[in-house]
Amino acid sequence: MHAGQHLDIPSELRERLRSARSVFVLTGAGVSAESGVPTFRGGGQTGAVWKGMPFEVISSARMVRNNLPELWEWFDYRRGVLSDCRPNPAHETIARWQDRFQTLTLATQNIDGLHDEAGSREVLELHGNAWRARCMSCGGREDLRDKRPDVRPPVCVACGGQMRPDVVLFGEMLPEEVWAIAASRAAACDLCFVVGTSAIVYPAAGLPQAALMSGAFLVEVNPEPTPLSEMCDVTLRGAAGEILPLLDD
Ligand code: BV8
Ligand code: ZN
Repeated sequence: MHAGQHLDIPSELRERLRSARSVFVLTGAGVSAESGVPTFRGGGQTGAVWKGMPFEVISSARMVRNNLPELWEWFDYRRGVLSDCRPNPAHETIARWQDRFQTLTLATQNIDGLHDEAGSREVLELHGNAWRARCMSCGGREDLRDKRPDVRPPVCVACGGQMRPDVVLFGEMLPEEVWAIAASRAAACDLCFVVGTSAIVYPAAGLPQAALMSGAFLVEVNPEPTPLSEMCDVTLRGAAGEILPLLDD
C-alpha cells in the first residue's frame, strides 16, 4: 500500500478485533524499518554484512569462543546504528493494544529495544537485546549504557568476569523462560498478528503456526509475501507504520 492509497480492512478482521480475548503479536525487523533500523533480508542484503562475513556467521555462537573482540565490534556498530532510531507508529499502536485486549502478548525477534521505548510492557525478547551485556561466568546482566564503551570485553561488576552481548546467536538456544511463555501464549491466543518478519528463522517462525494449529485467526502485516502468507486468514500488504494505526477501534 502506498501513502494515500486506501487499504480496506476486511470486516472479519474488524469483528475479530472486537471479539478477541487473547491477542499474540510476533514482530521482526520490518516493524522497525520505518524507524531506520536496517532489515536483514529486506532490501537484498543477504550477502556479507560485516567485513565480508554473512549475518549467520558473524552473529553465530562460535564467534563467542573464537573471536569475542570481533563480536563486540559488530554489536558496538549495531548499537551505533540503533542509537538514532526511535519508535514509529507501528510500535506505538502495539503498545496501546496492551490496554485494549484482555491479554496481549508481544514477542519480538528484534534486539533494538524499540517496543519497550514505545511503552510496551513485558516484551518477550526472543533473541535478547543489543543494549545489554551478559557475564560468561555468573550470568549477570548489565545495561551497556551504564558501562565504559572503551572497555572490551566489558567486565562484570558482580564477579569481574568477561561479558558477551546479551543476544541469542545462531546455534544458541533461546532464553528458556521467555520461550516457554511465548510458546504457551501463542498456542492459547484467538488472534495472532505477524508483523514485519520474513518468517525464516526458527524457532520464532514456528510461533504463528502454533497459534494457527490451536484455531487462532492469523493476520500478516508485510509489504512482501512470506512462507507464512498462504496460511494466513488475512494478509495486509504494506508498511506496518501505516497499516497498524488503521486497526485502532
Ligand atoms: C537454535 C539476534 C537450537 C542476533 C538472531 C529449523 C529449520 C532450519 C534452520 C533451523 C531450524 N532450527 C534452527 C535452525 C537454525 C537457525 C535458523 O533458523 N536459521 C535460519 C537462517 C534458517 N536458528 C537458530 O540458530 C536459533 N537457535 O535453533 O538453537 C539449538 C541450539 C543448540 C543446539 C541445538 C539446537 C537461534 C536463532 C536466533 C539468531 N539470532 N538475532 C543479531 O541480531 O545479530 S536472528 C535475526 O534474524 C533476527 O532476530 C530475526 O530472527 C532474523 C531476521 O528476520 P526478520 O526479523 O524477519 O528480518 P528480515 O530482514 O529477514 O525480514 C524483514 C521482513 O520485514 C521482510 O519480510 C520485509 O518484507 C518486511 N518489511 C520490511 N519493511 C517493512 C516490513 N514489514 C512491515 N513494515 C515495514 N515497513
Ligand atoms: Zn559475573
